[in-house]
Amino acid sequence: MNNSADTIVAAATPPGTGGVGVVRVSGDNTEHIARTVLGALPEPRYATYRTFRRENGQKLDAGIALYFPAPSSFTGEPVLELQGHGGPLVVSLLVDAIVEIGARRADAGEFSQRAFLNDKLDLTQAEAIADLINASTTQAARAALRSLSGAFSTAVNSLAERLLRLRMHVEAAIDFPEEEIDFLSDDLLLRGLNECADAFALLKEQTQQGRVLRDGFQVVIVGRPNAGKSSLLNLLSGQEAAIVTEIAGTTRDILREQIDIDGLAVELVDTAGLREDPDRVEQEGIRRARSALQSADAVLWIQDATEPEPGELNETVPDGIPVTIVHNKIDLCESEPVDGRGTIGLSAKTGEGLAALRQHIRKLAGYENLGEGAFTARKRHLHALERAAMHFATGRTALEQTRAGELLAEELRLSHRALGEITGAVSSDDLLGRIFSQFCIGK
Ligand SMILES: Nc1nc2c(ncn2[C@@H]2O[C@H](COP(=O)(O)OP(=O)(O)O)[C@@H](O)[C@H]2O)c(=O)[nH]1
Ligand SMILES: [Mg+2]
Repeated sequence: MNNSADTIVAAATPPGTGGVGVVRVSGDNTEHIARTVLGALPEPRYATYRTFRRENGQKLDAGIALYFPAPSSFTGEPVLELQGHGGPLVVSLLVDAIVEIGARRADAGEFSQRAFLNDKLDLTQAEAIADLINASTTQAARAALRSLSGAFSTAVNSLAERLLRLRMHVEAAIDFPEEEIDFLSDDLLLRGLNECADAFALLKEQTQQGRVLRDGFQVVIVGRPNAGKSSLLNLLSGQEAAIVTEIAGTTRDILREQIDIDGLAVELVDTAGLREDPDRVEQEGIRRARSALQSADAVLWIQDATEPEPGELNETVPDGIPVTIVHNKIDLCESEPVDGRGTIGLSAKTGEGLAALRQHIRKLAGYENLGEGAFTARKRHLHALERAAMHFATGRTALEQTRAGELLAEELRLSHRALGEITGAVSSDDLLGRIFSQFCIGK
């Protein structure tokens, strides 16, 4: 990223034609640019109709100008917004004219980055802007808006505050060694540790759910040939997306369908049936099926209920990815398959059992009690949180086993630090660069 002293300019509306095209300017030279383009500085925060001109006076367009003096602007710097006609050429000529006067073209995410650097937003809020723009379901959009308004940051900060209080307690115990034993077996400390552990568990659950809301939930469908995997994909997606035949080995490639289960964005992945001695093409399909398993959030193993059940699944599913056995074709069985072993009975032909399966997928995604409190989160947040929780747990165990305040203090410090990475209270330039470069230009 370039340094923030210079003034940046970019089209804030997407490229292409539209009714209105917005050009945004931010930085110290904004006032001079406004005077040059508009002839005079508009009254702050009032919409003013003006002609937009080049430095040499040539007319480019006319439209609405909005001027936001620092610090009451999106970036915290002086900001000018010019709303002209939404033609790609008009907009790019206006950007060129502003560059001529004295600005540089903005990098991706640079406006949001400046808002972050000027304490207008924390990191999770800046990320929520991108998430709101990219939201694919109403629920995801609403949750992103809650993150943007600070719901996620507040939850993280309140846990960080608890950790800080614990740290102060423990550091004090270390500084006064004659009282250390008392301090460290103190009820207050133990209660604080327990409360923190609970808060970690709750926040992890909410963050996991937030990640699913943002990224969607990937369900990979596997099983033997002809078990009804493609039929299930079609049933769940409500369309004939996959070819279904009675010939084993029909599906040879990976097939992906996006569906929406009550606001939960689910990506269904249909795969080639797993079997021994397939032909060359099918072999490649099976290899792809196995590799899809590696990135799944959940796996549905489709079992033909009219066939004998295999002893074991004989497939390697990475640890922690839940596998559900779905007994398909129950319309062909006399008795319903038992449901007592975590299996689900289904007929991809008649649709029987579909509601239960949808409900089950929601449950797997932790999407059951999604109330108004939901916020969006990213993998990055979840990983930082997991690291924070891990340090916390290590410190707690160290205290229990060795009564050593120093070990606990160090682990609490690391835990606190990892939490700070989520909101950007602790951040490296490298991390910031990576996050903001994923934004689009003009944001
Ligand atoms: N009776 C019945 N037939 C089914 C059901 N599900 C799939 N089939 C049939 O089983 C055959 C194989 O289905 P398909 O979806 O292609 O299986 P895949 O190889 O696992 O993808 C087709 O002839 C389907 O019509 C079901 O629930 N009941
Ligand atoms: Mg198939």
